[in-house]
Parts: sequence; structure tokens; C-alpha cells
Amino acid sequence: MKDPIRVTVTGAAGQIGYALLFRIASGEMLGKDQPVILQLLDLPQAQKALKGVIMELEDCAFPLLAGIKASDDANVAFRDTQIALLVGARPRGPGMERKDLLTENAKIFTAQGAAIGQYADPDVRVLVVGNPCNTNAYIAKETAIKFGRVKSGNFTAMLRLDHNRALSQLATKTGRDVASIRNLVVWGNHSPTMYADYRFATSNGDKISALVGDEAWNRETFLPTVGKRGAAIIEARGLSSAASAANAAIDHIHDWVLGTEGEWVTMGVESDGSYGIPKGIIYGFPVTTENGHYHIVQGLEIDTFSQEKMANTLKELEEEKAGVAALLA
Ligand code: NAX
Repeated sequence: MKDPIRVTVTGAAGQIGYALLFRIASGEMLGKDQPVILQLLDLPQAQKALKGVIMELEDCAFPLLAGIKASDDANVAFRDTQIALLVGARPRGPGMERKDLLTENAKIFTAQGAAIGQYADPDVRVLVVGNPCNTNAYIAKETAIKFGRVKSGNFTAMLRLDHNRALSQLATKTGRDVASIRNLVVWGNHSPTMYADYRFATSNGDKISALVGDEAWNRETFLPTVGKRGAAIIEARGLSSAASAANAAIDHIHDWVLGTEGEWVTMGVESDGSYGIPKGIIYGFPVTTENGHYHIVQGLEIDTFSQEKMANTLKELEEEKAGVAALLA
């Protein structure tokens, strides 16, 4: 039996947490032969609900679940953690400006970044799901690396739900199996400014753009549908995406740790300057992964339309970064 891997989930009593924890414990994220210890963080007022979730986890008698700890203290929940899923965040309240949302979340992710920087395993891999996830990941990274123990490249943000949404829209449009579609990318910020780009995508060797045929569909239907999918789900369900978000988080970590065998996936990762994106910004890029490391796919041609889209989503990220700069000084 392998040694258990310590997995921290924040916001564990929330709706994404409820769709996520059982799948992690059943081995869907790290493999059916990999035991896990869950270290669950939530606010003091959510501890009672979290206790109920833990009772249910116990009642599943998962063979791979080697232990569960719950805490309202980030310094406890992140101790020795190897995989950290930062799901909990401050939601936008009535009358709350975007700026206030950024600042409130910056406080949370500064505190959690400091806990990770001091107490996590030095190789910890971090996925930020809580919104605004790219900037929250940036804040956690910038804070954590000040302690000199953890790697800045191991802080990532979740663009995988956007990637999966785009895959599904393309499969429906072309009549091809979703599993046959390769080489899709979603550039930039997890927000309606994201740029889902199928110029390189293929299905069984055929170019997706040729199968789509109609050029206007990209601008008029595909990009708005993917960009506004979160809002459409809230409108239909009365609640934001939870099961699909949890599924995307599972996919993101699974592929990062276990490898993509040359296939592209989208991850929000620290820019190394690729495609003119300033170093340090957490931006959605196409990546391949092997041996627990990701590599940004290089050398893709960026046409004028794509350049504009990529610059637009970058501008939003730079504004978010400027909005929290004072808190990181
Ligand atoms: P819920 O409101 O159901 O749950 C959030 C949980 O986080 C609550 O239990 C709350 O007590 C906890 N929490 C709040 N502040 C915390 C803190 N400082 N430390 C620890 N726990 C804290 O929200 P849910 O639907 O689960 O969504 C969670 C986050 O995911 C939100 O920020 C949401 O915007 C974001 N999403 C991100 C997506 C992405 O693709 N990146 C898609 C889905 C989702 O919208």
C-alpha cells in the first residue's frame, strides 16, 4: 500500500466541497491505489455542517480514506499538506462592489498563502477554485513564497471548468465524441473575458474549425455561451455550478499529478513570459504534464483576433493585480 497523500480542502462545508470530497476519498483524483488523508478547513460557523459531511464520509467506509481532520485554523489545515484545493472564498454580497470583493478575498488568500508558505509540504501543489481564482492564486503564491519553502510554479487556478464547457459545446456542434477532441485551450482569466480557442483543435485528425464551418459561430455563439455558462447555470438552477466545478477540480489535479500523455489541458499557471504574458501573472495556458510537472505548450501562432482576446483578458487580470497590490506590499 502507498503512503497516504495529505489533501487539504478549504470551504469544505460548501456546495462544491460536498460534490468534491467523496470523489477524492474514493480515489478518483489521485488513483484507485492511492490512500488519502483529508484536512478540511472551513469557518467557525460552518463547523457543525462540516461535522455532518464528515459523518457521511465515514459512513461511506472508503478503503482509501486513511484519516480526516477538520479545523477552522488554516495553520492546522495546511500542515504538511501535499495537495491543497482552495475552494472557500467570500461570495459577492448585495451591494458589494467588485473592488470590495477583491479586497475581502485578498485578505483570505494572504492568510492562507502564509499558512501554506510556513506549514505545507515544500512540494505542495495548490489549486485555487474560489473566485476571483486567478488573482486569489496570485495572492496566495506571492505571500507563500516569501517564506522561501514552497515553489511559486505550484500555485495554479482553475480554468478547467471553462475548458470542459468548451469541449462539450464543440462536441455538440460537430457531432463528434467529446473524448475525440484534442488541442483545445482557454486563455486568460476565469471570467467572461476568457478566450476559448479551438483554432488548433482536432477530432480524429479532422480540424474542428473545418467541422464547425461557420466562422461567425465562434464569435456569436461559442464564445458567449462558454463565457456566460456560469451565469446560465445560476439562472436555471438557482445555485452556482457545483458538481461540474468539483469535477473540473478533480480533472485538474488528476492530470497534473498523473500526467496527460502529451494531451493538452488548460491550467491557470504562473506565466513564464510565454506568448507575451507578463511573468508572474496566473493565466490560462495550454499545458501538457508528466511526472507531476506541467509544461506550457510553446510556439502556437497567435492571429490578430486571438491577440486582441488574449490582451483583453490580460488587461482584466492586470487591473485585479493592481487592485490588491497594496495588500501584498
Ligand atoms: P459555498 O458558498 O457553497 O461554499 C463556500 C464555503 O467556503 C462555505 O462553507 C464557507 O463557509 C467557506 N468559506 C468562506 N470563507 C472561508 C475561509 N476564509 N476559509 C475557509 N472556508 C471559507 O460556495 P461554492 O459554491 O462551494 O463555491 C466556492 C467558490 O468556488 C466560490 O468562490 C465560487 O465563486 C467559486 N467557483 C469557481 C469556479 C471556477 O471555475 N474557478 C466555478 C464554480 C464556482 O463558481
